[in-house]
Amino acid sequence: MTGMPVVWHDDCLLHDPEGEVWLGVWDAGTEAPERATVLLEALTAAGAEIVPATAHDEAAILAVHDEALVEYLRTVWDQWEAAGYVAEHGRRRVVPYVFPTAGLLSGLALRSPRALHGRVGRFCYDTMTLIGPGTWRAARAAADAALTAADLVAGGARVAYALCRPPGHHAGPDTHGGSCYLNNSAIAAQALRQSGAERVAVLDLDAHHGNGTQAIFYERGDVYVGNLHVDPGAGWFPHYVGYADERGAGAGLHANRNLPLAPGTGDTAWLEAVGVLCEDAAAHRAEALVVSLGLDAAASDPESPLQVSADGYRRATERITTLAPAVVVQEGGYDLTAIGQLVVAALDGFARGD
Ligand code: SP5
Ligand code: ZN
Repeated sequence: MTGMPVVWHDDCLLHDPEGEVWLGVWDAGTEAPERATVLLEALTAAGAEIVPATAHDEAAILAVHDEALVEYLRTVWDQWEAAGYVAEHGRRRVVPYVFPTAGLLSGLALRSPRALHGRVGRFCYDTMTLIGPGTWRAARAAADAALTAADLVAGGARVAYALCRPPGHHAGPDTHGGSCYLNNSAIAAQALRQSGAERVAVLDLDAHHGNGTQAIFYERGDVYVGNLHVDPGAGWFPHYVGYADERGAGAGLHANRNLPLAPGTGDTAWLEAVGVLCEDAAAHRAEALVVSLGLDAAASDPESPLQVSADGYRRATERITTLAPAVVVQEGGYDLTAIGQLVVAALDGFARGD
């Protein structure tokens, strides 16, 4: 993979959630800045070409996200600090505690509560996606990395990898969660559409279902979204979404595919599922791809029970690259002792198939 473009922005390190609240208890968390430095070091050692992310207009983000979410993410930390949640109440990070679920609203219109600590549950759907002083700049830098990689592919590169952190595929049109804030993969897919690809396919290899990407494109026929992930019904995040019968709607009917896998699934069945998504992308006549590259399907990962090997990742990407040019977007992957070799194996597959 010598010479593979790896797009990176130092601001991606500014987001430090300092943990997550899981089942009411503050845990150390796994989506830490060290993930990015480990990936960057491994890729540099493997001979990648590090390309600085360039600033892109916010219009590219507003093409997939509601203005209200973007405005919230940009401003919430300053409001939180100014309102005294840190100094007076000891709340070091933004964490919601009341969520406007359908049951709570009982059919009433969604309001925008005056109290900030009430309003934060409108945008964040879990307690694991904390916001701190550097979160917005990091999320914005990750989106710029994805957009820069999309520029490279639109300009003729066969593959470009965006080292995005924080990850993005759980962020929907007007929600964030699952350690995600802005949907870097969806932003890249939309940018590819706007730079001339008539049909795009997003192939999501992260161990968790990319519910945000699915939601963004669910009613669109021009962007196919395929996901393989540990079965949410078997007990894994995002629990409520990611089932096989979610096939898209309206113009997007049949342009969405979910392949939930049993806990313990290893290379053979995982690669068969990759093959199904590749057949879909070919049938969709995708002119460009976005690969949501989560490395958390690996056997040693602390956040998923899948058992995929580095060679499995290499074989998956070797197959995928035969389809069309690809923007590869970093998603999850939490075993700091494994993700370096995993990302190199995955990008090596792209280089080999090329
Ligand atoms: C981008 C991505 O991979 N997001 C994953 C979000 C799922 N996080 C779920 C965390 C659940 C709590 N972790 C418990 C770990 C026990 N080993
Ligand atoms: Zn994941």
